[in-house]
Amino acid sequence: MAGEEIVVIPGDGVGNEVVPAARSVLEAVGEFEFVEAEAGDAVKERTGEALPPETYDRVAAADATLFGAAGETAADVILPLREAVDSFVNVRPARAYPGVDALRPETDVVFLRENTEGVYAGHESRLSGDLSTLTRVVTTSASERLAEFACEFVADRGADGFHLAHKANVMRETDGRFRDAVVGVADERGVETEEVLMDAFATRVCLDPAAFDVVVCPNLAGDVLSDLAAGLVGGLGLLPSANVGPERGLFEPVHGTAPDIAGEGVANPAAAILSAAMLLEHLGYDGEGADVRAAVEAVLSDGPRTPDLGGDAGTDEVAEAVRSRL
Ligand code: GGG
Repeated sequence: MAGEEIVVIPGDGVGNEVVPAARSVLEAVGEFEFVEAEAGDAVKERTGEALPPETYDRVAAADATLFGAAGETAADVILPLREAVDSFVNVRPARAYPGVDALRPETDVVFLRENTEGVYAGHESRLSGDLSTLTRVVTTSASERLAEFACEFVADRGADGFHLAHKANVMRETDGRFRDAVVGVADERGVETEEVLMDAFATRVCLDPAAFDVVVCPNLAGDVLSDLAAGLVGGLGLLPSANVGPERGLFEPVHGTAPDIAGEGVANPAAAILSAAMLLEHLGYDGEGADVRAAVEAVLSDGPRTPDLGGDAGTDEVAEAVRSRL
């Protein structure tokens, strides 16, 4: 380990519980330089800014960032943080783990979510007391950048191709552009694509998740459909994510602040620890990343569990069990 700088931003709610748990696992496998930074509702209340400029600058310069969750200020925090690392894709694996009670135990789907535009581009207007509008942004360049990543991703995974979820039959211009760009790149690279309308995908993945492996999605669709898949594998406490940029990355559990359980010390740290495993792999520590993932899998299989998985263990107890299996 070469002492890479990892920015740690717990944020709000259960971020303050699961991020320290994930950091403790990173500390157990390597020598990193950790820098704590603030973002979210609490810092906004204190300083007036949800994302202090020093946090943004730190993230933009660090080797990697581990982020928890932001509450009401999510739009002011998550989107600029993704921009700080120039992240064009959000990788969200949804896997059922042995020993975890899952609605669909055969699920093993990775969502590759476009991470810069779509309805998330932030162009909203209040035009009158009765009318608000939103401009959806889709560019060929961002769609092609995502497609290039998807082609490499499936090659690394040993897959022949990927599914592409869209709604180009209705949003002909925007999703049509997205579809044409992604399919164009995949065709050039000799990678197979199968298109699926995103609403039909929602049904099909519930009925037959084994039919899907890698799914490329527009921004909001990727957010929603990956949460749906979380429901198939045992809940949001199990889904990590990586916001990948050309050089840097921002790693965060898919779940948010979970205000219903925040402060009780019972949040499932698995998603944050699995995000830390993705961070390790991003930094080139594939062996350590695999070790962390294997330790989480072992604990999910026969170790202590948090209440979302039917157990009565706390966050720290689960993290300690993961560390003890490294
Ligand atoms: N862990 C990040 C977080 O706060 N997730 C909840 C959320 O609202 N996410 C929106 C998004 O991923 O775009």
